[in-house]
Amino acid sequence: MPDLHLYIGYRTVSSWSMRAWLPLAKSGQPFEETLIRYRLLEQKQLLREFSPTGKVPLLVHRRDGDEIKVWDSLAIGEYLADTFPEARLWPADPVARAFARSISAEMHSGFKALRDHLAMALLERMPKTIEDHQALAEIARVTEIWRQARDRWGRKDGGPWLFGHYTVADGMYAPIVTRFRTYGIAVDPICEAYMETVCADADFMAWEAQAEIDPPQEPLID
Ligand SMILES: N[C@@H](CCC(=O)N[C@@H](CS)C(=O)NCC(=O)O)C(=O)O
Repeated sequence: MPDLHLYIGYRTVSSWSMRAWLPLAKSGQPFEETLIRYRLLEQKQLLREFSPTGKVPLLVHRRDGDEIKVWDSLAIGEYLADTFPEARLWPADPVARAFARSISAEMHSGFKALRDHLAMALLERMPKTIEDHQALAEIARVTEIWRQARDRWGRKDGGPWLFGHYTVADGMYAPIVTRFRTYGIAVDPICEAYMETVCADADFMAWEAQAEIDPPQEPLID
């Protein structure tokens, strides 16, 4: 039985679960996963019993007789990067790493208008014109981040990710890529190429394939 166990939410809408799952897949470590259908009262109650926040994602790592719990997507990325350094989940260069951490934290704590106006709907395609000024500013900010990372580090490293090789930052922005795809947001060629990299990635496609198979989420409960 693998020592790592990740609890996730509905793959079509749980952007935070995707942000933890992708770096875990990229760590190369075997892991188990459990889908928590948190809209079902009994599953929500169960989740509250073992997740400190009652939310997903939650990583449980059995290690040296201990059971380490890490909740919150960004903390999971940090934990994986610390625990499995060979996976290089942050850039080695301190300046690139500072940038990667900053943009990951920025995603984690911001972009509220983007979340509100472009809700994650992984498998849907519903192009729309965004008119909200804040949402438009946040879309522009995301594309600025991608261009800066690709121009300064990604292309130099030779790989197709923000910093060349895969990092936690790519996981943090993957749900945004899906939102841009769902709502048909036009981006410049650098960002378009980056979005193609994300969508053609084997781990991303595995997540998406499972999302196709999972039953749809239940209606909202109080
Ligand atoms: N800041 C948290 C957010 C976690 C979060 O909001 N998870 C949602 C799913 S995407 C959840 O568990 N919702 C269930 C609920 O609130 O009942 C993180 O980064 O992991």
